[in-house]
Amino acid sequence: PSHPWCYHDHCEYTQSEWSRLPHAYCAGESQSPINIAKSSAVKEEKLGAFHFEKFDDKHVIEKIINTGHTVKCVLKEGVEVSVGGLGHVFSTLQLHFHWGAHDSEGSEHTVDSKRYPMEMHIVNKRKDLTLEKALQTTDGLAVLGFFIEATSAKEKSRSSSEQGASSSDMDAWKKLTSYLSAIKNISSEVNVTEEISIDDLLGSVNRESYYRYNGSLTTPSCNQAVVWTVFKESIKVDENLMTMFPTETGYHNVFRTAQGLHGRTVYTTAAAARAPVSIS
Ligand code: 1SD
Ligand code: ZN
Repeated sequence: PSHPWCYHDHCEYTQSEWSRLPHAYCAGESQSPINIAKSSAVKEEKLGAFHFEKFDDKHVIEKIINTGHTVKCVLKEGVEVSVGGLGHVFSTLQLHFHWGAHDSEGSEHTVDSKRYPMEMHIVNKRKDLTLEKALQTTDGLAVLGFFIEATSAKEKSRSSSEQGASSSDMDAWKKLTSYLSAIKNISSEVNVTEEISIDDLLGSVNRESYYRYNGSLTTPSCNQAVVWTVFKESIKVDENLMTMFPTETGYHNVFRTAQGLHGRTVYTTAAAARAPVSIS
């Protein structure tokens, strides 16, 4: 359905009007994103580790599309995730981004009201359901959210001198953003030939420390079908690469603002066990 929705006021259905769109759930009580208040998050022991299938596949990104609302990477079939704390296997469909015109804003989720410059979403659908069914089921989709921040000068000099894992993460982002100039027009797409894996994009970010809550798609039709995982540690990317994401009309701050919790609980993985104190 191609209803003209947008984030800001250059279309009929701007953010505050999304709930007027036909067949949309944007005014529901389990909407996303939310602000995560650290002190209200409830520790849940059952939030275990994830298992990722083909996240190391170097040819996993088939193409990159300018959708008019985001930059979306379409993934090939066979990429899967067993989501920590959930009993189902999910097929990974795509990943995309939310960002701002300035590095003071851009992420959809906020933590203690801190908004990061970008957020990457890896969208997964329960393998046992069709997309249509999944969109009508409270745990039909699982979206993994990763905050993205600028690499500090210190980390930059370390990665260039060490040639460690972080320098290959930088390469992956360099390769990905190199395609953005080819999809400047809405609906344009480009085939990806460079070797970029999802693991390369995630780099060394801790994948076992996260928040969990039940919410929605953050875009119309806002279906309340998403089990959200928001990872605590951010991915670090060179700020010059981050500024390559479009910021012209339509792409000026492509994030939805915080929605009401309406009594929902945000869960958090238990803090990592402390290293034993050594007595000498
Ligand atoms: O914004 C995306 C939207 O583009 C679409 O991919 C949808 C899944 O079909 O997911 C939302 S979001 O909730 O992941 N932001
Ligand atoms: Zn998203």
